[in-house]
Amino acid sequence: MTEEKKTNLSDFTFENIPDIDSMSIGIVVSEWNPEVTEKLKEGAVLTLLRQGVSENNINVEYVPGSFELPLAAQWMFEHLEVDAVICLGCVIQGETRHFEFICNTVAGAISNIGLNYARPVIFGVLTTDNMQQALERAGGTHGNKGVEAAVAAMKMISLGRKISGN
Ligand code: DLZ
Repeated sequence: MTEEKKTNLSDFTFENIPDIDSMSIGIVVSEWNPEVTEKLKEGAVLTLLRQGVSENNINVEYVPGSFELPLAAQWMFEHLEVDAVICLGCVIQGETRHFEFICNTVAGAISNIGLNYARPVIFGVLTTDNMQQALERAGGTHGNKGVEAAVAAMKMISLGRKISGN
């Protein structure tokens, strides 16, 4: 049997991202499935620090579940002057349609907040069939989506600065 190729995008290296230490980034973490979301958070924070983002410029807050991520992201933009917000959560398919409602609502709301504030909001919410799939993407065989979320945030801040000339 051929082994499934497990692709992940966690092995980024960064060059030529200017003024990275001045980036201010909010991270909102869902408390549901904490064995997964804590790993996502660790991946995101370590990646930001490793790239040179100042510890003082990383603001981590928790919400009860993924459904609450968008509002917390909005508050961060309104009150903390962050350049980007990373939303981290883990929604696991259950027996009811709760999964679909949460995933669709949260994805749409997060996207809208980014557009309304013209700042990057990163969708770091795992939506999986089971816990194993989630753990594989939170530091397992499929990498760590928290790392990728941090990469996306830095890239988008950098792109926004480039395009706006700031
Ligand atoms: C209620 C609920 C359920 C069933 N499953 C999850 C989940 O898998 N992942 C997650 O982040 N949150 C879940 N929640 C909680 C909701 O996101 C939300 O916190 C509550 O419905 C209260 O608004």
